[in-house]
Amino acid sequence: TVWKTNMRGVDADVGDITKSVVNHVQTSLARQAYNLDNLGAYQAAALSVRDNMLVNWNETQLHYTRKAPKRAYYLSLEFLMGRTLDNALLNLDLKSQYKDGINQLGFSLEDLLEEERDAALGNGGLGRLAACYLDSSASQDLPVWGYGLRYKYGIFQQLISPEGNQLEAPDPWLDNQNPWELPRIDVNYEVRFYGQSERLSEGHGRALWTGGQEVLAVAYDVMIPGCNTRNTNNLRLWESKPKRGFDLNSFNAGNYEGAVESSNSAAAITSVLYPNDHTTFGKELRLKQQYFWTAASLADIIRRFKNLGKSINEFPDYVAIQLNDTHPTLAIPELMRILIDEEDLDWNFAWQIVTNVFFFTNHTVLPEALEKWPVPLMEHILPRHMQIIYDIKAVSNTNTFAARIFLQAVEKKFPGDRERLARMSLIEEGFPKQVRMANLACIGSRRINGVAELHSKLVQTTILKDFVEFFGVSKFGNVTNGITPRRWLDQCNPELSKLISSTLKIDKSVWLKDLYKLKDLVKYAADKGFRAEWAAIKQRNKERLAHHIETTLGFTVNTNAMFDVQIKRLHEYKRQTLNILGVIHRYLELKALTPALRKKVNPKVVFFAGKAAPAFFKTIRLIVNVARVINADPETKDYLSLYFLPDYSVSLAEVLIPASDISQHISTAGTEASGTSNMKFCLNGGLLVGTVDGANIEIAEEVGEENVFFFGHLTPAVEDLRYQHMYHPVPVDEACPPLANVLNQISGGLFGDGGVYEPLVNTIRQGDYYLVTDDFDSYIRALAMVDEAYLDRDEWVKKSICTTANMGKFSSDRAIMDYAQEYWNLEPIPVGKD
Ligand code: 26Y
Repeated sequence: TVWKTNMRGVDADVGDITKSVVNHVQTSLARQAYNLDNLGAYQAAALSVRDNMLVNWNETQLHYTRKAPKRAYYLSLEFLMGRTLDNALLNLDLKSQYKDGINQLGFSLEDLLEEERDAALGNGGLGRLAACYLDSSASQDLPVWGYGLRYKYGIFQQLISPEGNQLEAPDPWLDNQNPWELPRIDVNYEVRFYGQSERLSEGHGRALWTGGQEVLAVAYDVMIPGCNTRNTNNLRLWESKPKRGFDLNSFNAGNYEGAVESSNSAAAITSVLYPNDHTTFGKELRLKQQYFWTAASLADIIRRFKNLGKSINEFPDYVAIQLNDTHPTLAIPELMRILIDEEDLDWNFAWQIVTNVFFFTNHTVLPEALEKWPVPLMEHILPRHMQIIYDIKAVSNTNTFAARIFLQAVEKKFPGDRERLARMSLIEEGFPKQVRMANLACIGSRRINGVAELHSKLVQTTILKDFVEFFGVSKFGNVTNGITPRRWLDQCNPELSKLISSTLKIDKSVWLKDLYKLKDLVKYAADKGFRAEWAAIKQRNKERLAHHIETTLGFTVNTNAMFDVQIKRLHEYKRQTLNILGVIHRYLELKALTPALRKKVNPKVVFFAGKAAPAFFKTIRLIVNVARVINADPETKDYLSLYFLPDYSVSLAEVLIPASDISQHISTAGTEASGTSNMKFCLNGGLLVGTVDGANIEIAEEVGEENVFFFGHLTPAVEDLRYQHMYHPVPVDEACPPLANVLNQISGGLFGDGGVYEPLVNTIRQGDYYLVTDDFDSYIRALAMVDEAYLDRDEWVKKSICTTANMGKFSSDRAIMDYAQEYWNLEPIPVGKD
């Protein structure tokens, strides 16, 4: 059943809903309604919701086609979507109707929501950001499509062995049919790999690329409903398939295995998401993923543009392409290839088009995350693109590049600055030579941005400094990240959402789309009754989390304690080690107290969750074993306990975040580009303990420094400290005795075989690149201030309210509008308003 639409999305009565769900049970699932399990009921409900979204989706796409506006495309190798059903029901404003309908069928909507598997096609921040931006684009009526890969396996499932090691299992998220995707078998493109590229003219003109392997890219569409609008955008994910079922020649020659092998190698391209963030490996399959995806996406974008009947000169007036980090940088030489080899454009003209279409966002300044591809690998897989990259290098160096750099160098009295040229080159010398993707993305894009004020400054003064001096600073900007308040407040914290609407006396559809409206909550911080309701909701969210842990892991969590949460990918720079060392320190202090004094201590529960790059390090093991010891210590367990929650996911975050009193964002200053979970916690009234890094800084600017617990050295000091460590090392025993004590306890075997942790402990004792020692004292002091502040619960709740109230800036609506206006030059195209 498809019903008539209105401005709020879709209108449906409960009777229609039950009919539609039962209909899907019988037809789409071919099952009987009377012996249906939760999974079946979920699938039928999802298909019924999908029908509603499809009406809007079709209308939106038709509207965009008719209006022919400029469109933006968000190219991201990761989209960490999480679950869809609840989000879709809320954005369509159909949740209460479906709740009733599902009830009438004898099921509970809450149970059905739990049946859905997360779409976990991303590692962490960068992938979740892409998902938030899609939600905001649709909600703001912006004609934006996402392009990504349909991985058969998303981010691995994390299991923790009894010893505390991370084990990785595949994530077969598509095993139960995915109701949210629409296969488009008819939308497909051929993508070539390997082969030969033959230049057809002198200089850097056309070439003919032939031979090699051809693989088919098939489109799967995922509908992205906006909030309180009919606009429903599209996320197009590509799946790789063999061009023919298998290689007929080998097959006929009796070489069955050979025939199947080539078809397997095509399917392998989109089989799995690479689980490393921040560390590159130069794997051939990853390069193939990147090209497969950019080639298919560009072919699709160009086909859509050509349907407008415009001349190719106008391409930048109709298309903006956002590169989510350097992962899609091959789109730059690929568009050059299409314009030169297929459209027969002159090289300079093609370059002018290219450099007006692309925009590039950098997400990290960590050197190990900067992508470089070996030239021999690139020549082998993408011979034509390697030629083009050399052409870009030659042209940019001889014509404009070198000339202007030379002039500037003269001005600066650095005549013949060869080092600068070497630094800026697209090719890094060495064995082998490597293509620097950030340099390519930078010179091939119209504008470049970082993801928080500090980070954007660091991009401009460190990794892309030479380019700022060359192009001028106006090519560089900042768009501070944001999060969607639909998922990260309304969906994950429905009680708080309701309290906000009833207090402000505005419908949530209004403040959810203009988050600055939360500001008016500040005046209720003085209202005792309001504070009590606010605190009671936090308490119930803590109980909800405790219940979740009890049912999934079997632990009983003390809900009278302060909840302290650190959830994010495990990485040395994020310093989960600093946190666990702090926990041990607290434990040792508790042990030293008399029972009478201990009773005065505010109980605290510390939660960790996060995945580590496979085979990476020992932090999880330490956390798990510290938990084993301290949770079992009868002297202290009422005052301090610790949990490592396995298999962190978007859905787990939705339960953890609303329950937190305090969360930790404690990266070494200058290393966390932005962070986005910091925003999620604060939006839900959790306070933040953190370093002066990334978006923490801007959060403090908005909510007031009195509401944030800052500690640690500042960015400018970090380099000096590292220098000192190198040339004037001070042993930990001298530099920080309390930390030395903690490390000695670990080595001494308090948490099991100390030898296991030697590598971990030694990173701190020697070198200490991430400055755990330098920041330890200040960290412990910050945590003591947290304890003290928590004692005055009234003040604490005021802080919590004022924090939420001042988070307006961090809506991803603001961020995406910034991109639309300052980068893409895009207008909203609301459906049904003209
Ligand atoms: C090249 C490959 C190894 C690679 C793959 C994934 C490199 C990096 C990544 C992911 C990076 C990432 O998630 N960065 C995070 O982006 C967030 C959104 O901008 C930021 O909030 C966060 O600080 C940053 O670490």
